[in-house]
Amino acid sequence: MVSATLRFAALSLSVALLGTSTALASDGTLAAGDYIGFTFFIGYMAMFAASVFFFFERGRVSDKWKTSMLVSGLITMIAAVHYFYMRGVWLDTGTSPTQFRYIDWILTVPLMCIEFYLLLRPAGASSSMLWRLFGGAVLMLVAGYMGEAVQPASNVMWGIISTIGWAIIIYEIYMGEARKRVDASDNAGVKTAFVRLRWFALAGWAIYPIGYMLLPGNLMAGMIPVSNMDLIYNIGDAVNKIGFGLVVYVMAINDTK
Ligand SMILES: *C/C=C(C)/C=C/C=C(C)/C=C/C1=C(C)CCCC1(C)C
Repeated sequence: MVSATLRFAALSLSVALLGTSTALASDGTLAAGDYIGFTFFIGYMAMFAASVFFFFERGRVSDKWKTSMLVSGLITMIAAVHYFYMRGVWLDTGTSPTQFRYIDWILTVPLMCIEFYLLLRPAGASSSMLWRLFGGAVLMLVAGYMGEAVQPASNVMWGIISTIGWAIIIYEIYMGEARKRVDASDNAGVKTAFVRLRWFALAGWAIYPIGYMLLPGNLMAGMIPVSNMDLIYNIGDAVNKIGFGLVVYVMAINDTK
């Protein structure tokens, strides 16, 4: 029943997205050598395919991990829809779709926090742990948006505030309650998955502040032309969102056997 509903949702999503893609032909063409444009298209299709994969595979894992699989699919699905729009902005204007980018992050990063929580819930994770992760994510992203879009002249200050939010998340998973829960867990698969997800949040996510520091007036300004920031963000998103979901998938499948 539930899996039939999900199949329907995946199907309607594909139909909706295919329907809107007629807008693509209006005047948007992808120039040869526009590698940023390439990554917007590849990112869109990869996120889309990953969502279908996670929704269908959800039926194969034990009940305990079904919500985790659903969340993996939601993360890539939300990203697929935003990539559809971002790809359009890039084609039509050649500018950075910063607003869509942050709208995407403010939805997907909290879902990634939920993924940590769901993984550790059988080990006794508290809801206050989830709220601390949410708090860190909101601080990180609101401050990042302020620096990137609202007050670019103060982007160093906003970047520092944003980094505090990221540090709250890193502290929680490396030293806080999340760490204690996973240490106490007797499920080897959960431990491995947690360590992998944690690595994404530390190393995989580091790509974003690096991109941010390339902004005019920021610490690494001018080292790479700033339009390439989208290239960095696009590759980072694909690795972090699809990779994150795959870690959960591998854990769930192994735990089901
Ligand atoms: C799927 C999207 C993800 C995982 C986005 C993650 C975004 C970040 C970790 C952004 C972090 C930032 C800082 C730590 C400081 C500078 C501003 C940001 C927002 C780029």
